[in-house]
Amino acid sequence: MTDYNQGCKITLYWLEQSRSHRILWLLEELKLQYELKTFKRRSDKLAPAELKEVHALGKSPIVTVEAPGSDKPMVLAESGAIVEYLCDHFGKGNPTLVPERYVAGREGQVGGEREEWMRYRYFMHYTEGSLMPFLVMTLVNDTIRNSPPFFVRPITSIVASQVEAAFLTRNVEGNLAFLEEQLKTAPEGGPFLCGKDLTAADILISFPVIAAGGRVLQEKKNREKYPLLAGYAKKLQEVEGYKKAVAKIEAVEGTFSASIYTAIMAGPSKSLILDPALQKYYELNANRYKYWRWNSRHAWLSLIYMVAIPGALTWAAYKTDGKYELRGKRRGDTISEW
Ligand SMILES: N[C@@H](CCC(=O)N[C@@H](CS)C(=O)NCC(=O)O)C(=O)O
Repeated sequence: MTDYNQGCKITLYWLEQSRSHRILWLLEELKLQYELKTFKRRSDKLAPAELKEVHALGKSPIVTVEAPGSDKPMVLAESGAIVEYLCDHFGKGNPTLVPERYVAGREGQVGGEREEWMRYRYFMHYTEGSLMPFLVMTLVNDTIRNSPPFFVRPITSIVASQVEAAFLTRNVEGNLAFLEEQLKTAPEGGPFLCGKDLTAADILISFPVIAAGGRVLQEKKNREKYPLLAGYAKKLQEVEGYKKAVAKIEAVEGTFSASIYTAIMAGPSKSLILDPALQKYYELNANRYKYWRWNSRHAWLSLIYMVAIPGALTWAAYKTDGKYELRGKRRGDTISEW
């Protein structure tokens, strides 16, 4: 049997509902032997402190590689860097995960790269550099909208809706439309982003597409708007290696979830995991201002709240002005005096 590990001991520090799942998938695709250390998020959704003992930032994924003869393990962090390092050294287990770089005869030349490889390099950086920040910001914004006590929520809802309208929606939609177009123009007609073969870039982008995009793509209208992206998300989950990675977690942890509300965000808000009915209610409230129109009901309500009630209070104040001597109990007053 081929030792794809080349004698190295590989350990993956996997955190539940996190980006680290794609590294588990990659290890499966590369046919590597590895030790899996699983961690649960704390009640505040942050990673447990043990991860800081492995890498200073304490985020997941982290991979350690103990090469034969070396005295201390190498610590790899940052998903894209981990993927590239593992493919560089252990790529033999699945050579098509990294597309061929040059067009034959143009090796080493500027512009000699194949489109498959150019896309591969691009998506390796795009995923964490461009796509993930907007998805994380969307979740932070949702937290701002939904977490505060109910009496402040109307204000935070308005702020969150403004951020969404001015900045987030157009960027998230821009990225989804971009991915749809990239799939449409994929070399050899896809079905993957860099062409007919699954690459490590697809594995890297699988987390935002499945976990975060899944939330958007659950809506029928979005599936109709981004049919290729919806199909791509489904296709990724049907790949044998992905299924194996899920099965591995199910065997160790009992269940596996790539759900959006707890997937990306780490933070103190418990309301990230909302009852769907409440979530719908908050969204309805937050968007109320967009649909507000003058009609007879609103005219009556405005008349009551803006004219009738202030008018009645002013009239009552005017009529009773000076009529009662209202004062609080002062020090020295007896109860009967007061
Ligand atoms: N860009 C980094 C992000 C790492 C990251 O933020 N991981 C999250 C999980 S998705 C985490 O560890 N969160 C726990 C925490 O912040 O304490 C990567 O791709 O590796």
